[in-house]
Amino acid sequence: MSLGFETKYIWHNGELVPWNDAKVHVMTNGLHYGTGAFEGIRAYWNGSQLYVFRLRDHIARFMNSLKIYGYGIDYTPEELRKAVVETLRANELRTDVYIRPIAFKGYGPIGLDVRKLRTEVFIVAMPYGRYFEKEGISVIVSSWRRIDKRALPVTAKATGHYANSVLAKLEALTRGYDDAILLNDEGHVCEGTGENIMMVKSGVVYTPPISDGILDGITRRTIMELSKEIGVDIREQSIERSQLYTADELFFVGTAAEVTPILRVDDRQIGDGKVGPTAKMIKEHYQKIARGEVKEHLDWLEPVW
Ligand code: PY5
Repeated sequence: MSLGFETKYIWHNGELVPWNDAKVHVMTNGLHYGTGAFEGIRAYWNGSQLYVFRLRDHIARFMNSLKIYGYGIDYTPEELRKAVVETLRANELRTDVYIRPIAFKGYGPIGLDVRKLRTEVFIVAMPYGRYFEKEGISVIVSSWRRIDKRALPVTAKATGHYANSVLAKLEALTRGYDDAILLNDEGHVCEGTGENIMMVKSGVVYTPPISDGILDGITRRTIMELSKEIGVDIREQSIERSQLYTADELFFVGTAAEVTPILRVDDRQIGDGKVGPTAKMIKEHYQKIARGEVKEHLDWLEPVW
């Protein structure tokens, strides 16, 4: 099977195996019940160095996701960080890369008692460009609500949670839009299907608080941390659906999406319908940091070569 993104090796339970051998049996528990967790990490190539962006934080969240579910894993954070770098080196990657560590409950009987099942761990690394083809996107507010934190621990980046995201994404795509924004049970704005959201109004950037039931995104955290450096005032505050329509700017933030301006919501133009100055400024600064051009943030980058 070849779709164009394949590399030579995938890391599986401590070993590098050929891409085509990174397989599981149909009786893998995680396939049936969504009993797993994953990460999405980017590595940026600047012409001479490949930098993994905030590897330590991504691996920490990965461990926490598994801990929340009580799954257990045979590797330490340090071993996993080393495994990520090893996978990038083995594949001789000298380009922008997406890294997908995934852990899930393995081969076993049909029931839900996962206690005796092995937690399988894979790390895939592949060349990767843009998540959204367009510079700015058009979205809907989904008719599906974001899974409630009383039903599932949404701060875990668990595989099973993405059934909710796929429903919303398919709804948006089949109606001709690029993505969806999900509201929580109270009607507050949560996030996109695989991105956090930020809104600009009268010179202030607003983003929903973790307590509204969103994923604690590392890109979101990064932008909040770097905002002071570029003179941007960011506040965590609940956002109502109607506030989206009258925003000056809206944008998604995430590892895959990076900083993606939203130009239309539910067929309403946002601001002047073009990429706004705040999104542009944040995007440029984020890119500089990711490629190692900002000395103060080199500690966020893990060099591969
Ligand atoms: N919210 C959700 C539901 C996410 O899946 C993601 C990441 C984010 C927010 C942003 O988090 P972070 O900034 O830590 O990446 N989504 C994955 C990603 O790699 C892709 C899932 C399809 O961006």
